[in-house]
This record gives sequence, C-alpha cells and structure tokens, in this order.
Amino acid sequence: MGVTVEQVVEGVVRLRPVPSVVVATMSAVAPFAADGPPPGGFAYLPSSMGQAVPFALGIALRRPALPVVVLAGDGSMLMNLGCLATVAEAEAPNLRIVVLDNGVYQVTGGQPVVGSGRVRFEAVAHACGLRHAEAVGEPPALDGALGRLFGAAGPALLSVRVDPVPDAPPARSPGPPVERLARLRAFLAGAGDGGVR
Ligand SMILES: Cc1ncc(C[n+]2csc(CCOP(=O)(O)OP(=O)(O)O)c2C)c(N)n1
Ligand SMILES: [Mg+2]
Repeated sequence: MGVTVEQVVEGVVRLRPVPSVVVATMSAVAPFAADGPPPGGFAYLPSSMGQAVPFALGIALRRPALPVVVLAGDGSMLMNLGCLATVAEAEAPNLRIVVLDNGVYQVTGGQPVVGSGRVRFEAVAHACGLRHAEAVGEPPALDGALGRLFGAAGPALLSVRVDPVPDAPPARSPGPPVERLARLRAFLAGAGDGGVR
C-alpha cells in the first residue's frame, strides 16, 4: 500500500517549519481545508492546473525569510513541467514542492495521467537544477523524507507516490477566493518580515 493523500497533508502540516506558507491544490485541498487550513495555509483553487508552483514561487521570492511549501498534483505538475526550470533558476532557498503522484486526475474522476509510472518528478527536478529532490512511496518513509525536504536548502522537491481513491466525490470549492486570499494576505502581513508589498 502506498501513501494516502491524508497522510501527506497531515505530515506536511505537522512537520512544516512554523511560521510558513503552505499552498494546497487538487486532491490535497479537501483534507487540508477540512478543519480549516493551518496558519499560513492557503487552499488554492482545486482546478487551476499548473499554477500552484508558480504562485508559491512568487511568494517565496517576495518573502525570502518565510518558508513556502506547495502541494501539487502530478497531472498539474506535468502540465507546467517547465516551471521547474524557472524554480531552479530563481534559486529560492525557501521553496519546497511536494508532488502527490497518484497517477490520476483525481479531482475530475480518476482518469489516468499521461506518463504515470514513467515520469520521475525527482529526476526531472534534479535535471532542472533544484538543490534537493527525492521520491518516496511507503508510509513509514514519509516523515523522514519530509524532514529532509524541510531541512534541505531549497528549491527542493519531494515526489510522493500516493494511492488514488476510486469513486472519490468531485472536488468542492474550499470557499470564496476573495476571503481565502484575504486570510493569506493577513498572515503575510503579520508574519514579521515586512508584510506584503
Ligand atoms: C488545461 C486544463 N485541462 C483540464 C482541466 C480540468 N482539470 C481540473 S483539475 C484536473 C485534474 C488534476 O489532477 P492532478 O493535478 O493530478 O491532481 P489530483 O486531483 O490527482 O490530486 C483536471 C483534468 C483544467 N483545469 N485545465
Ligand atoms: Mg493526480
């Protein structure tokens, strides 16, 4: 058995540096937002494919003293694979990417992702020049891999082989985007190194 999306979300929230920004997308949004996201947590649109990593990179570059973690879907990562070259070029040491490699487009009904089981996101990340990249596929190895991800200088990536969920309910909006963004801005304004400019 692989890792569940709930285990990844729980591990990221428990082991993340505090304070930090955590951007969740796609199937990670539901467990992330279930009890309200943690401080600095942002439940991004669950259908904005390929945008989460650039969004997180923007925050990381603007706020270099604040760790930024992004939970990205494998299908979305593939749709904007080139952003890893931008991430490497930008050299943001505070950016960490977690790819939930479940092999499917979970939130739209579980269609297979092209290249599933072939594409190794950690190898692509290394080839693009990220400073740390690793893959993990067993629950007992998850905490250690997350610890190394958060301990390494970024930009860093961890690809987690996640079990797809058959017959999962369709994704639901985590709430009005204006309110979600206002909460993120308020967090950034109070996070102690200059606020949003
Ligand atoms: C260009 C484009 N094509 C298709 C969609 C529809 N769509 C929204 S989310 C999604 C699946 C996302 O899959 P993945 O990134 O692997 O995340 P998961 O749901 O598996 O966590 C799809 C196909 C879209 N939003 N944009
Ligand atoms: Mg997926």
